[in-house]
Amino acid sequence: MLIRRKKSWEIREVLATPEAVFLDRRRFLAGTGAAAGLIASAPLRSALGAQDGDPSAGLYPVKRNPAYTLERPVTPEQINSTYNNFYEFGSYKQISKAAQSLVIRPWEVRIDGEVEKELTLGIDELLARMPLEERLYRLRCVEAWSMTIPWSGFAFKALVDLARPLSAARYVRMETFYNPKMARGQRQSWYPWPYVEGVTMAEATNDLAFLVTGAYGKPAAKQYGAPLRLALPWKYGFKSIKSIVRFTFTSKRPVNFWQQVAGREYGFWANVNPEVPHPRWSQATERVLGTNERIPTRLFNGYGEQVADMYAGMKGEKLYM
Ligand SMILES: Nc1nc2c(c(=O)[nH]1)N[C@H]1C(S)=C(S)[C@@H](COP(=O)(O)O)O[C@H]1N2
Ligand SMILES: [Mo]
Repeated sequence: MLIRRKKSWEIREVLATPEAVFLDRRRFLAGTGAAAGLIASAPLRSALGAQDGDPSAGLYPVKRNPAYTLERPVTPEQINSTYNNFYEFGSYKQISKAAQSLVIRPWEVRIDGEVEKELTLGIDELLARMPLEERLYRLRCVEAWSMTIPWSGFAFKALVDLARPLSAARYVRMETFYNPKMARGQRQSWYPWPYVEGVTMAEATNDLAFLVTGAYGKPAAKQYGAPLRLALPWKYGFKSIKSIVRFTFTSKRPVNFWQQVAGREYGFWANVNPEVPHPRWSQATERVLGTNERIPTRLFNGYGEQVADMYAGMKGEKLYM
């Protein structure tokens, strides 16, 4: 699947890092003399961005990692940015407007639990320390729709290395912000806020596990889970927790948000498998957003080569819900 072959559809990938962004920036730099080396100064960075003053705007676009490309066109940004699951802002797809009330600076990320030294750092400090790159990933929601997204971010493994976990750490538990004043969905008190997710250490350090900070060659839009969100393309979308504020390394398997809401329908592993239906619908096919296509779903969402080994011999685990 990740074998590189040039095909006619590849031209559409330019949506990922729009050439216009590069060109505009170069023109801007030429016009201000910034090309002479001022590029790293903070005020200039935000001036470059046109991303509502997001201080990280100057970091994008980042270089695409050619190991992560796909034989499917990128979902248009217009479609992706207006069809989202982000229950903190409402339990329906059209939350993009409401999500603009998410305040993403200051944003602190806490790393704690079974680590050599617990630590809290600001998102911009984290961004400065992590090796940013762009990857094209599929996203397959448990609701049987899918997209292809040009994410920017860094390998989860880089954060694990920063955290220096102890041998007692077997899982990473992640938590979204909790602020019902800011996020109106969190006033729906029957949900077990904050949103929680978890992965094993093997999953967190798998090459495919990616922490997202940007999309479409820019800082991530708020509705995607800015400023820090997970992408686990071989699992159903609900594992890809948004707007993370905390990583806890732990010996105990976390119980995630959807397990707490409906444990009969959603589990810890949530690996994509067309042959294991959801209790209320089939997972055999998926609707490709932005097209009229319905295509067959693939085991591990097509990423089996990179991830299947992690689950070999796990008898008795519900790996596909
Ligand atoms: N905090 C939080 N993270 C979340 C969700 C959510 O409601 N809250 N929804 C999940 C689900 S079900 C999916 S399919 C993806 C959707 O990501 P997208 O809106 O960027 O496509 O985010 C996941 N992460
Ligand atoms: Mo989802």
